[in-house]
Amino acid sequence: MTERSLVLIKPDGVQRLLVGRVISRFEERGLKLVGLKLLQVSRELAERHYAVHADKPFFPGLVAFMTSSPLVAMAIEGPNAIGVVRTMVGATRPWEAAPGTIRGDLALEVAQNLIHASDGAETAEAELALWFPEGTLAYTREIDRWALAPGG
Ligand code: D4T
Repeated sequence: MTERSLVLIKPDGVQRLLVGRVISRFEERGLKLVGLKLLQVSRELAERHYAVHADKPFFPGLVAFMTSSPLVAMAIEGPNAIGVVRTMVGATRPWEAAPGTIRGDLALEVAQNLIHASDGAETAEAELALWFPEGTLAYTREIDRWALAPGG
């Protein structure tokens, strides 16, 4: 089933010059970028995005981190994209993330774990609406035509 996921390359990824490498991983996997922007996040947006963690002790630091410098927001589409992207991202605590995952290869600290990805269909829909209120794009790539071909 074709799905869309919200992916954030957090401020540490921008500061560490890892934006291109992270985007490349998704492109190389065959996933399609349907939204992409660099933005300075407001406190309100960060708090809404992480509202589920509002009571956690790490919440104030998390909001401060997410608003500390620009981040990259992406909408990524593909077959089973939500689960595929989560698997590519790896465990929340980077020291538990498997080598070969983005966090397992490029991160070490939970407070700067480089990347966010939607964890389910409902959260993906809500997060895409939050981060891309202007909407995302629909377009066809040459490889999409192959996937649509008989037997594809
Ligand atoms: P995100 O939401 O950023 O993709 O991370 P995960 O989905 O993998 O993990 P999460 O929601 O449990 O954590 C949200 C965010 O909080 C930071 N965090 C988390 C932290 O600073 N200290 C902590 O102890 C935990 C558990 C990192 C990710």
